[in-house]
Amino acid sequence: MSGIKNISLYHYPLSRSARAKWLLHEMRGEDFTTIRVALRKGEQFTPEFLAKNPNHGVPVLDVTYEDGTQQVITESLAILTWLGDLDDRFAPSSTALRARADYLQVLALGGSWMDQMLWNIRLHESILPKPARNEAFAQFNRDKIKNEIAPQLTRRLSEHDYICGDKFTAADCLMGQNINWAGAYGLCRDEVFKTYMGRMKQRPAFQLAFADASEFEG
Ligand SMILES: N[C@@H](CCC(=O)N[C@@H](CS)C(=O)NCC(=O)O)C(=O)O
Repeated sequence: MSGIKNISLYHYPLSRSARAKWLLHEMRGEDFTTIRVALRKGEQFTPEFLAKNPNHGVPVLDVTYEDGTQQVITESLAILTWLGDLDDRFAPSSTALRARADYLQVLALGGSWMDQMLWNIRLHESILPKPARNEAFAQFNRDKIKNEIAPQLTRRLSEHDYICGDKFTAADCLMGQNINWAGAYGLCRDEVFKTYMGRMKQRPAFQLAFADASEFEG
């Protein structure tokens, strides 16, 4: 990773920042800094944190380049795409047109479309105050994952060991975390998902990224 001096990740256990932490461990082992943001205590609303991410969420990637300049990257989808492009072990090159198109499609499906379905379930089943929750909307999102997303993922994982084929990519960090998240809602629990997640859980980088899972406070 030439040109980069240091990477810091703002993180909270089992959250979307675990996607980025997993990929960072795959790429750099322990060679990055993890900064825990106590979301339950509201640390994401401090002026220092809001200056980095006005959307008050993790992950935030704080990159120091070798020339001493810094850059902050927010949005897990952008972070995973950017990190993947730093290391050709984790992303198909832009000249591999078909593989690259498939990979970008899976990243967007996971980081945008499916992510929002999971988020809507979380919002309407546990985050919003009870009077603001909409049970039918939560169920609508559950049905979309069950009937539309899961079959697409099942087809991919039945044909190959990884979400984009025979090689692990950054898209596995994103979809793997989504499948884990969906599992907490009783979704994506068929055998094909268990086999895939079993394979992911054997990866030392996965184990490092999720070692703090028991510290998740809701
Ligand atoms: N679209 C953003 C969502 C980030 C996000 O909502 N993160 C949650 C944890 S999964 C968070 O930090 N929430 C605290 C808050 O919104 O105050 C991304 O994918 O990075």
